[in-house]
Amino acid sequence: MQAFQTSFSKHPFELGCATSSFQIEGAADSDGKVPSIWDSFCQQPGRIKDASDGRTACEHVLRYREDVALMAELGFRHYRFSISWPRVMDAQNRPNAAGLDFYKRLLDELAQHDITPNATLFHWDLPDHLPGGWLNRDTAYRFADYAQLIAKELGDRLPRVATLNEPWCSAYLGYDRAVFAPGGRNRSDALVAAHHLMLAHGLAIKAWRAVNPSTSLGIVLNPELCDAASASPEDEAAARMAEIERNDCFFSPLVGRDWPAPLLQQIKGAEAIRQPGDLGICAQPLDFIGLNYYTRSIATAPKTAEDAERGYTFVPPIGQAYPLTDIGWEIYPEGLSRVVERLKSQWSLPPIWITENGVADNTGLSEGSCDDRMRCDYLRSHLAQVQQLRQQGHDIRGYYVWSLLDNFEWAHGYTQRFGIVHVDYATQRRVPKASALLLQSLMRTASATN
Ligand code: IFM
Repeated sequence: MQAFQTSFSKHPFELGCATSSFQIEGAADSDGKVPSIWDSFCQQPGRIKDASDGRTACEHVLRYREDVALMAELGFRHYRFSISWPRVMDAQNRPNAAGLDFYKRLLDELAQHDITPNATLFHWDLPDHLPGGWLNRDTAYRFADYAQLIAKELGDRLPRVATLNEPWCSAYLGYDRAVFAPGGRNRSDALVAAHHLMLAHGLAIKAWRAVNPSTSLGIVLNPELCDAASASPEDEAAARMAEIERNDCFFSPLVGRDWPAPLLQQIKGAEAIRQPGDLGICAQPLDFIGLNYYTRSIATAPKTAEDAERGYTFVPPIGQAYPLTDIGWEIYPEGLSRVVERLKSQWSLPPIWITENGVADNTGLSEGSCDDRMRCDYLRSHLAQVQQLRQQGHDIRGYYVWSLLDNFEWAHGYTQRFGIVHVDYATQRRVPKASALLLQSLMRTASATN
């Protein structure tokens, strides 16, 4: 790939980098921050692969100036980050001035370096003190209070804000698969959580717009491209069922449409949980949608009793036609185009930002530098797909690499490195990898040709 061309549409294209609060901030209980469900989950034996936690992470709260300077040096003009709800509100759900100050200082620093912030309100670090977490309808209303606080305190400095990041992960990994906090194992609970998350999204958009109607507001989803393992009707039906759970479950409420019947059958007490008027709240007009894409999945008819409830089983890629990343995900760049095309054929979408794309490539430092070739190839091939989609007229306005820094990769702890900047967790030294330099040169050429 030569230069990344930005001239296919009338809108300037954003090439940015992304992080999230729990994964990089550390400072787990400084300045009045209260515990999140991830702080508690990490304390439970066996939950995190390397028994680590987010207490220190990348020490971003201490080192944000250095991190912003590094972004600027690499040529980034756009930065997606998330705000930690438990840092900015206390256990009585009151504003925490010291926590809010951190984000004010971060925004000052970004402004000084001419980097535009792109904020997400919820990237999984739910305050631990909220009774029942996302199983409790009240959490959706507390989220709206939090959104309104951020709109009042920071809203005039945040041009673009997403409510939730990847609610499928919060709902299903958190309440059905026990892989994420809070570690639940109940199919119906996952749907209850999914409904409350989407209700929270709608209430937050309303609350934000009441304070600051000019902010561009949206949500970040991680739609799954689910291919059937074979052409058999059973595998085809399984692939569709997987997409219903992972995609329709979240896109339907955004357009005020009821869930497909198979989802409604899986939730117990649906009438009490999904109250009249809820769908109208979920379906607030959106200014943008963020899509996170990493890989595709391959589905067969369910192979276990547990999967029978879900209606599908995911299987490893057949024949290893495509290479796997260090975390074991297939590298399938065409999937990015296919998932965008598939979603657009199903739903009417607002302008799209690719809010995350990246790869676990655990290449270490050698003589002071990191030659992360897999990541370089991955980024080139996925950016080429974005370029092609834009050339075809798809309204894709930005691409954010995941992630700026190596960081806490949830249940994998620090065993998987997604950063374009290497972090030595013992010394906190940051070293840009070859992939960071690749993006730097693409951004330089793009700005020179525009
Ligand atoms: O690290 C995560 C991020 O928090 C959400 N999207 C996927 C990334 C890689 O797993």
